Amino acid sequence: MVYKINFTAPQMTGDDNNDDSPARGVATKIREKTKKPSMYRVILMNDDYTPMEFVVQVLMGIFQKNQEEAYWIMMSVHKNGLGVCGIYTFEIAETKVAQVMDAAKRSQHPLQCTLEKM
Ligand code: TYC
Repeated sequence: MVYKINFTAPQMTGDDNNDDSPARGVATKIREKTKKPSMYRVILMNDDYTPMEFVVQVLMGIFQKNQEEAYWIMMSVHKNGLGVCGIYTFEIAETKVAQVMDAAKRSQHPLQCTLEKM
């Protein structure tokens, strides 16, 4: 993929650049490679107190899982201590973590959620 970055600058006039001032005009830089954004895993942690039903609701409401997917992710976290609930770009992952932590705090559950760079 090739894309151009255009820097617009003041218009050139005929004798605009015949002194010691820096050259002006339009600089076009061509970049041969596009950079893919880094991806982040959103990790849910197990604890002994958060109700299973609350975790299922979080997975459905914040991570758009259906009831069956949400149940199995919750059970996997319950058994293994932690689990991945989704993979996103940084801003989305950060927002999901904040939404989980906010929902847990409001409901006074100790549920913890973090993100991990891939
Ligand atoms: N271990 C909790 C219980 O037995 C359920 C639970 C599952 C809590 C997943 C957190 O991320 C979690 N009530």
